[in-house]
Amino acid sequence: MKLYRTASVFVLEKNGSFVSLPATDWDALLNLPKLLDYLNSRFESGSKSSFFPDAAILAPIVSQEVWASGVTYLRSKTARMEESKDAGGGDFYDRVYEAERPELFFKATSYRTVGPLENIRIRKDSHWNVPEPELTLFVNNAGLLVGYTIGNDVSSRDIEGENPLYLPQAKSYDKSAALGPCIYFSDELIPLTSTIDITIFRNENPVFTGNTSLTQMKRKLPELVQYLTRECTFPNGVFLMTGTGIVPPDEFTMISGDRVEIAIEHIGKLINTVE
Ligand code: DO4
Ligand code: MG
Repeated sequence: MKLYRTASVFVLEKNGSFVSLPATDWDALLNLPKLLDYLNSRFESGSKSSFFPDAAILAPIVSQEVWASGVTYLRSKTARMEESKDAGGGDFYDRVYEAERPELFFKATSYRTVGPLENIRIRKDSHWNVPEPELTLFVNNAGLLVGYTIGNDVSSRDIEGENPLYLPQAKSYDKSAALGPCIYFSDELIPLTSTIDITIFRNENPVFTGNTSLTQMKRKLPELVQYLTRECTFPNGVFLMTGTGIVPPDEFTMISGDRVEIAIEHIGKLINTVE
C-alpha cells in the first residue's frame, strides 16, 4: 500500500488503483497504531479510480525529523576514504564500517526537505557535489519501522573530505534532502533483493547511471532503527536514510540544471532538479 500527500487530498495506491482521502492531520495519520490495517480498510471502502488526482505530490513529511546513516555500503566506505585521505580521515570510515555502532547523523528538518519535482540545492561554497540515493525508513512514534520512501542525501564531498568534523555542513543545508514520492507501507521488511537505480541527466542526456540493491548493505534495517531510537524519542515519527551504495566517479560533480532520478523497487521514482 502506497500513501501520497498532496495539499488537497491524501491518496492511497494499491495494484494500480487510487483512493483519495480528505487531507487531515498527516502527523497523526502516520502515527496511528495499526496504520496499515486502517489504510487497507479505507482503501476497500473508498471509491477507486485508475488515475491519480490532479494535484501536485508533496514531500511525505510535516513535523518529522530526517536522520541518516552513513558508510553502510562498501562503496560508500571506499569513496569517503578516498575523498578524505589528505585530511587523515580515511581511518575513521574504515573503523565505522566495521564497528558495532553505526554512523547516524541528523540530516534535515521538514523545511529543509523538498518533495517530488522540487529543486534540490548544492552549496555555493562547495565545488564537488553528489546525490546520494538512499532507501529511507519511516519509523513511527512507537519506534516501529512501518514504511519506506526514497531519499536523496545531497552531499558536498569536498567539505566532508576536508575534515570529518565538517560533516554537518556537508550534509545539512537548505534543500539538501529530498523525500518521496510516497510512503510504501508493508507488514514485512522490504525485500533485500530490492534494487536502487539512479540516473543524472544533463541537457536531457544521462551523464551518470548507477545501481545497487539492498543485499549490498552491511547493516540490517532493524539494527539502524534500534540505534536511532535508543536515546531519542520522536513524537511525530522520524525518517531515516539508510546510506548510499552508489557514488559517481571522483571526477563527477552535479551542476545547476541537472535532473536526478532515483528509483527504488516497490516504492517508485523520486525526481528532482538542481537549482
Ligand atoms: O560519513 C559520511 C556520510 C556517509 C553517507 O552519507 C552515506 O554513506 O550515505
Ligand atoms: Mg548518505
